[in-house]
Amino acid sequence: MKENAGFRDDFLWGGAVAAHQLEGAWREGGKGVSIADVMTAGSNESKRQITDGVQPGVYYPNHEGIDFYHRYPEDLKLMAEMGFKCFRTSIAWTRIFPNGDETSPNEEGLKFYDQLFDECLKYQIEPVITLSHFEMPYNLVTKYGGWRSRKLIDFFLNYAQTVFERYQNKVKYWMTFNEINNQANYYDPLPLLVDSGLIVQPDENIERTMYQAAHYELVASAKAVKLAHQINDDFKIGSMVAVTPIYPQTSKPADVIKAEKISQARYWFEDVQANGEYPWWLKNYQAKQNWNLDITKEDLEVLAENTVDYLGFSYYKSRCVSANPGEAPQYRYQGIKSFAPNQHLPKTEWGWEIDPEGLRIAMNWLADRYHKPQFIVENGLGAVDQVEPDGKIHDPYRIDYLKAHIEQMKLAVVEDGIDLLGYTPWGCIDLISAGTGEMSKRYGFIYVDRDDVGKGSLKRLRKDSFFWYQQVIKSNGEKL
Ligand code: P53
Repeated sequence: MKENAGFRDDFLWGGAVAAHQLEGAWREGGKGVSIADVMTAGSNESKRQITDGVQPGVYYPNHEGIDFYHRYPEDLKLMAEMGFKCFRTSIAWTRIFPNGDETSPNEEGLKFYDQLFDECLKYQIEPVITLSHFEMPYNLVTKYGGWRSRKLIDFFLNYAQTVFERYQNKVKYWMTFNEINNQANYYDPLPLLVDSGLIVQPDENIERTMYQAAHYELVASAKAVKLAHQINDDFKIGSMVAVTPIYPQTSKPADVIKAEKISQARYWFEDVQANGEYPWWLKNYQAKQNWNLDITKEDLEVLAENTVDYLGFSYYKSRCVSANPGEAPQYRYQGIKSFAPNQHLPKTEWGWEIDPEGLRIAMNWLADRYHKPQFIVENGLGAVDQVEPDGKIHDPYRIDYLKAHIEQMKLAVVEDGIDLLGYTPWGCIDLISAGTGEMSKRYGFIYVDRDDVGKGSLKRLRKDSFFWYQQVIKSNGEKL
């Protein structure tokens, strides 16, 4: 057997963003209102609010983003300078189908992505495209209740077919739904909205609604996989889950089983997308609730026959859980409320545990369960940056974070033999935070002059990490 010396020769080094977090131009080119357009700015202390439509006098940070819509040639030039082999972004569904339920697409929106992808290809940068990244048409929420409705499957497929056909010679790597598993935390209104367009109704059993909506999305995803392969045999179409390893806080069996149960509640989505079937525990759980979910025999066949080509995932942190005395091991995962502190790990300024080894653990765990190539499509550190008087930005903390994660990723590839297609750190250019709506939670190699209230010149500057990442790519991960 050939010895595995490092990353594959065609390893896809790059960076990741999402349309709504950087494009801005929310009303241009015939674009419709998306769910991101009705989300206010927030912070760690005060949550982003979802307003009833776009309200006058309210600041919506995504409306302008970092104005990538007009500045993408300059930005891609900088990414090319770093040596990017790929660039992950999403298509804003509302540029193609402004209301989501039209039968024919908006040509101006399609043209924008033609130009954007051409600009990538000019530098031999491979576009890696997410179809739905927290930005579905707001009209689908108000008119149909979001993914509560089975009708959304057809609307989504119409959109998917349009862009698969249009860009079949420009885009090879696709993903269906970004972080489809965030909604496992159905106690929080934000993941419900961004994943599924769900606004919680009074007296609604939102847990049931989440499972129903997620089912329709999974069926839509599987049908998109099928369609993609029919349109172009060379397409690679992946899933995208947020991977956060869940550790037991101690070796107490009650902690261990709680970690296992919470893990199941977060990752069953991948069981469906990669293995083609619902896990046993979930079939059993759903049956016991007497929910009467709309899951047909035909749906299950579609899921079984159309699994993804690769596992796209984000990795930022791990979490830790501890069982309360007398607590029955349960499926009711309550997001942040379920977690206990991990005394072994430092945290970011936004309270996310920094755990490079967790990435290797996650990769091994995914490999054991799903037997498919992996693609790390998000990873990174959100931090406050300081621009020096000479215009330099010294961000050794970001370099340390990424270096430590790449080292573990390399162990997973070289020592553990995992097939890894690429690595695209999140927010390669500073953009609007999805979780908080802030600009000051920065991930980029490229600094953007804009603040939390929307002030700034939007000028782009190279951080120290820009030059560091450039040599990482050049050496194919040898020089860290
Ligand atoms: P922000 C929660 C937990 C992990 C990843 O996140 C998450 C979220 C949602 O906030 O989102 C992903 O901007 C997502 C990106 C997002 C990025 O991680 O909250 O796919 O859209 O910006 C970082 O710091």
